Amino acid sequence: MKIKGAKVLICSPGRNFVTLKVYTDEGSYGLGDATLNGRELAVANYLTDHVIPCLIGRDPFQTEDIWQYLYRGAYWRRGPVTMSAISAVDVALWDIKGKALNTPVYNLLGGKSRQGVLAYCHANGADINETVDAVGKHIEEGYLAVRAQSGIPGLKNTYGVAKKKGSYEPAERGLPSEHAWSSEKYLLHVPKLFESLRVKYGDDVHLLHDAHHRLTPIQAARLGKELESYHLFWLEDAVPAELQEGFRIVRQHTTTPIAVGEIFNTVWDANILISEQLIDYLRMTTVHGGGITNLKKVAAFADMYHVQSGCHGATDLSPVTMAAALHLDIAIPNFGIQEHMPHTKETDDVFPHEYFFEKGYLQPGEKPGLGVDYNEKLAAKFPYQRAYLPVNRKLDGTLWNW
Ligand code: EZ4
Ligand code: CO
Repeated sequence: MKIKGAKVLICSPGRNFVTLKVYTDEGSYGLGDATLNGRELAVANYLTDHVIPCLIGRDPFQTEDIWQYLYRGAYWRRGPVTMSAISAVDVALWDIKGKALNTPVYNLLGGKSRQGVLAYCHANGADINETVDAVGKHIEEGYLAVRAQSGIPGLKNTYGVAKKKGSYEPAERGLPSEHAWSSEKYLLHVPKLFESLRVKYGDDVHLLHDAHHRLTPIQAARLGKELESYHLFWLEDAVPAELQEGFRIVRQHTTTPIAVGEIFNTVWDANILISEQLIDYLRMTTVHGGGITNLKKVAAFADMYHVQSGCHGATDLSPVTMAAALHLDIAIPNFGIQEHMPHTKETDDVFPHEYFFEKGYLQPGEKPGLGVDYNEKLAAKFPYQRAYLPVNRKLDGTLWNW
């Protein structure tokens, strides 16, 4: 079998997605997600101009060699644009391989290690009462794990909380908006939210929280410590992680489990975090983490240090990434939890898929390959629209996303 061609498909059914479709000389094809929120076209061009021409004529079963060819062969390694492009190729090739061998991708990764993939969803509200209600709704839907975010008194907008009622989407169309931030106000508020949640829902439901890289290590340590009696499943992205050593401070002070890594691209973003056991969950997923080939290796490394997976699963990761993550999640020994932020109906219609949610767990489905398709005709009705994540500033105007 040979790769005959590939094309980049861009659509915006509510938000932007970049998808790679790789064709073989035997008439089959595979799909890979190449979406990099707010920088979508850079990856699209990287693929079209620099990667696709190098793929033609290669054996699509050679997932390892093609990964190395694109990573080491390019000379310029790492970085979100490069790694998203490599991921898209890699995931598309695993899809082709599964279809050719007539088996779901999870069987190529070791087979099922569990009955289902524990999933957590997002609950958010303008204040504590609204968030408490939102958590209750998700528990009623069957979720066993819920991430809770609430607006902060004194701050106009809070990332992770919808501006208007209805479904929340992190990227906003047009140029980036700006949010004002106060770590002081935030730190006073979050423990009150989790106290209310435990009082209302008891101890069984898993509760999670995402700080979106807004804190310093000592602030994160304080938050982790104050949240200890509410026993969170994890505290996510408390601190930006370019300085991996910074997590030593967090770890020294709190037993709240720590998750980080949704923006990581390679194992070199997490080698200290993992080998020093500074984190409990690694958030890397296929689309930004080098595809299934790389994630499987990173997961094996993490397993040696008691670090479990917690794949990113926000709406800017397309259904192709969700499927790839689920095949991996169900197979690896050190799976922890999977983020699940359901896509809009328009997105689900463009990407018909086999995976589904039932009674707290996601299932990858039994279709050969990834079990996701792409409706090109429908996608053409939703052309690309520029959109960005908001920019965060302290109350005095200092840029503060770290
Ligand atoms: O900010 O996916 O855990 N989920 C998140 C997301 C991310 C977006 C960034 O593209 O933090 O909302
Ligand atoms: Co996050």
